[in-house]
Amino acid sequence: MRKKIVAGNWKMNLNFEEGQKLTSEIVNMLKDENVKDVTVVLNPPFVHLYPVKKLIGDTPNLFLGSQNCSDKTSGAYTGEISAAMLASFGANYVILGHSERREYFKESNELLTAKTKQALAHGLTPIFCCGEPLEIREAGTQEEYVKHQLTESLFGFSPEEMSKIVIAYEPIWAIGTGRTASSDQAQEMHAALRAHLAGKFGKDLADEISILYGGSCNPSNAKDLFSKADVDGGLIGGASLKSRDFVDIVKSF
Ligand code: 3PY
Repeated sequence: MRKKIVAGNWKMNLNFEEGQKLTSEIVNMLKDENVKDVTVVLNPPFVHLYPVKKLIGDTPNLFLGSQNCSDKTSGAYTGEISAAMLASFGANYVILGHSERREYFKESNELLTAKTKQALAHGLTPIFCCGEPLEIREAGTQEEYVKHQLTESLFGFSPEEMSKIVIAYEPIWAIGTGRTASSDQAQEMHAALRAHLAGKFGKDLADEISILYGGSCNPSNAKDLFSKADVDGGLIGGASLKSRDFVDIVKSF
């Protein structure tokens, strides 16, 4: 059985107090509403990580993730945060290769392999993002484009390493635009990516990998998206900043 995962990507939002309030509300709702069988991950900005971890405490199924990590182990890399540092206070996940990092910080497929290696070496689960821009979707070559991202970044890993990676498909044209891929478009891509993973790592392994959908996922479209056979959850942007909306998405399976 594949893991169902809902991960909130706070991006560069919320001050300390707001982050604390949001986390406390989510913790209380998940407990009071007895949400089960879904792995929930909060991915706040770096400065929130430790205080958010404290608030998460032993809340069942609730985990901490960061939005990035360095491709280096340690040393003179001013401003960088290593996977080892994240793991040292109990972070469990790390989002890698979000399209905003690929675009604004010029993260390449090759760099993302190095970051993924760091994450795996320190026991963090990478949430590896992939997705096509609008012009590629309009040209109808989206599957080749996204498969290529996976091939270049991930196909050098062993099956054991690959089995620890979560994929998040986020069409760039649906990020922060209010446009969502239809559930059929999401399913089509997720199935294609799973088949691509199966071609390299075998069907059994591909069937175990959670593939999340991201891109304007909200409480009104989550149920439809999550009902699809190959959509195993979501990476949630704006709606992860509102406790009620986020927990409603978690409850959409
Ligand atoms: C979005 O939903 O817009 C996201 O980018 C989630 O990562």
